[in-house]
Amino acid sequence: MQGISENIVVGSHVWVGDPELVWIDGQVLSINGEEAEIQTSNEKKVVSHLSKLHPKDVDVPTGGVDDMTKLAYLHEPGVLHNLETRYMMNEIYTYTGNILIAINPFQNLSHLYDTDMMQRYKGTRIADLSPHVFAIGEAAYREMITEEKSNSILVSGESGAGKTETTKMLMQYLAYLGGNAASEGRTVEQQVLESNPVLEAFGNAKTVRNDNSSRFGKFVEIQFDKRGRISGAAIRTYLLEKSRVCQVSDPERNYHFFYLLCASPPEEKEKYKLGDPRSFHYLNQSSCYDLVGVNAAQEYLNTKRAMDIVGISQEEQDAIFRVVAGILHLGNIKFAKSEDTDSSVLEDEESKFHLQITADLLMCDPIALEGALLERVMVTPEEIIKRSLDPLGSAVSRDGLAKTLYARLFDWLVHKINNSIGQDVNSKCLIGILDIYGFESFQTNSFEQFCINFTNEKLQQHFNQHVFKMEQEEYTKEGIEWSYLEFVDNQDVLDLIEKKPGGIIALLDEACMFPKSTHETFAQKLYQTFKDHKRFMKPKLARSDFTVVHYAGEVQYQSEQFLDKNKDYVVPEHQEMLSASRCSFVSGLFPPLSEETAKSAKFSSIGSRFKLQLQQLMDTLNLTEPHYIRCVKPNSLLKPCLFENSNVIQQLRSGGVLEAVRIKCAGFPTHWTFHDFLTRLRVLAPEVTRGNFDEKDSCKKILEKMGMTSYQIGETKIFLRAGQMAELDARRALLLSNSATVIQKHVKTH
Ligand code: AD9
Ligand code: MG
Repeated sequence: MQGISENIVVGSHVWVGDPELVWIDGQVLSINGEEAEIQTSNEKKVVSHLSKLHPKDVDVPTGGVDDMTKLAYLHEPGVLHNLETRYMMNEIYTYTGNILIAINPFQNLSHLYDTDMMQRYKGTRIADLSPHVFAIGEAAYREMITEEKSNSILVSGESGAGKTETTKMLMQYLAYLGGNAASEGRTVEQQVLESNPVLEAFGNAKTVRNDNSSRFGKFVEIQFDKRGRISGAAIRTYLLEKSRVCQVSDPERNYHFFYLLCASPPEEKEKYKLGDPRSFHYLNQSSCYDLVGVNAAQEYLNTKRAMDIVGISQEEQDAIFRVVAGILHLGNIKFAKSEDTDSSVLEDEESKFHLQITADLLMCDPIALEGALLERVMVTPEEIIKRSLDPLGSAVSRDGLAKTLYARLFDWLVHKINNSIGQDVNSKCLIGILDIYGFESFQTNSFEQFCINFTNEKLQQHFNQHVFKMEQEEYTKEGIEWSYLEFVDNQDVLDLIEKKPGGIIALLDEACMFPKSTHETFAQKLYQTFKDHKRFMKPKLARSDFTVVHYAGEVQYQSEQFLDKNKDYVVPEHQEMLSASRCSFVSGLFPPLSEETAKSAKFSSIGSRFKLQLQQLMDTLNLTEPHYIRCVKPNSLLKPCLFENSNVIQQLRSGGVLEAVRIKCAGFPTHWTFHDFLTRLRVLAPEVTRGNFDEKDSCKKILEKMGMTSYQIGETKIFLRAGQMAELDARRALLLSNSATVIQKHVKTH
């Protein structure tokens, strides 16, 4: 996306960089060598190097264009301005070729998603109606039916951008297309839809960025039968954030369901020994308890109803609620130093009380629970020793137990939903919908951000390859010859992270297996191994931080907790105590380990397992025809009608939208139908459209007359190189202003 400086003259309308707005439009007042002085539309005068300017298309329709590829000049300010223009008119959807950009309206636009709207999109081609998430659902469904090929829809964007909402609308639309309206009782599509509130209750929480933030990634595979009816579904989830169960800070909250259960009807509250959420340590570390606009008591009932629909029985629900309540009581157990040693004891009567309730709820032996919290068994070749933990060690053990319980409960839910919806093993066609965390770069970045950004690197590679392929297909269809220039591939970052042996994950696993490793030795190993790697940096002054140069920018990771967080480890005492629970649900969450696994205390790596899961996801996606939806968060205040340029541009960059634009620009970014081209540019050679004329031929004549080279003429469209349209426009503008002067002179002389 180079500035096309040679077409910029005094009087040209241009975009110039602005520290606050990123880009501002203006008009060139004067040019001095390579420098231009510009009068900006916010009444400032600025000087800029010509190469930093972009021409502004003054002929863009006032409402913007519904597809970026219709912009005469495809460049960053043009893209940004077009999105803003549309957003301000509540047009939240815009295409960039086949990619749908969805900007979060932060207001209820229910008319956009009602049955009438679904009806309108059903059976229409993508280009025939305004951009919409239903149009993407429609395209995926039609392609699946006609080509008998699986499709996928990949929804991405940063936290709060609208991925989950978009995913739900897609599922709603697919259920509308492929539903079994005539069938009685619970339908598959109903179960698929109701899986959302269940998973959201347990896997979503309020964060700084989003009141309903999904703390796990999700891939929903909807299976269809030969007649295009939904016949089954499978849900895969990725990396639930476990730490939230025992650690929350203002103004965030723990997982929604904890609060919902505390708002259940009195008899249930009594049964699970619950009360005010303020009385639980796992909830009262933050002072936020309620969500604006959400009635927890009502939401509790809704969740229960959704659980009924997805096939979770009353007994199972009771057990789930006991586990959730058990976790809250567990969190209230406090430890103190015993009087004579360093070992820990329960702090007070209240802690004893909560221990008893936890044991009751989990139906396990209170003495075994106390032992599991206060002591650790050490197995040496010679003997088995019981070692007392200190109060801090006990608290860590307690929190570890809470996290494991919750994570296993969540996995159970996913598994149960899958079982009860059922898989259609004969289905040849499916539509997969991916709702996964976008790129993250915070003040401090730990193992979670590392895994999330790794995911995004993978998806980015998939995305680039796809965009590239789509471009190529369009050229082939139009009979255009082109040899593609190279495009930036991120394989080198992926190698840095996942290569075996020698990548960061492999080195982390090695460090985890070696008892003497610390995060410092791990960091040293990274510095040594990757000192010449283009995508790796050791930050100055850092002792154990490392920086990865991701496709979306540099991220500095703090390695302190990488080793701990990579170890998937359940304390054997916890495992033993819970697998002996009298409640079959609880013991089922902790199936006894086989002799071998129990003995070989081999560590299991979260990073490696995640890498494998990701590879399986990519393998699935590679068998499908992908569609992309990029969700964008227009501002960080979560307010309607507020469009912050710098915020948006950052997301367009990291979401690969600008990369897609760049890929287009490397080929022939401007595709115009013969007709549109003539309408805009016939003034350049009015003679070619006199009398009877052939559109294609006339376009060619205009281009020849203007001395253009290296453009191509396809079957139905003209393909221009980057900058060529701007050049033609400049010639047109000159012609029009000359003729205006001629007319003026003409008028004057008369
Ligand atoms: V996170 O990574 O899970 O934290 P998401 O999933 O990208 O995030 P989500 O879909 O939860 O964001 O959207 C955030 C909020 O924006 C929603 O709770 C809605 O209040 C709002 N939203 C998003 N999309 C729409 C929409 N199309 N119409 C109206 C919307 N509101
Ligand atoms: Mg979400």
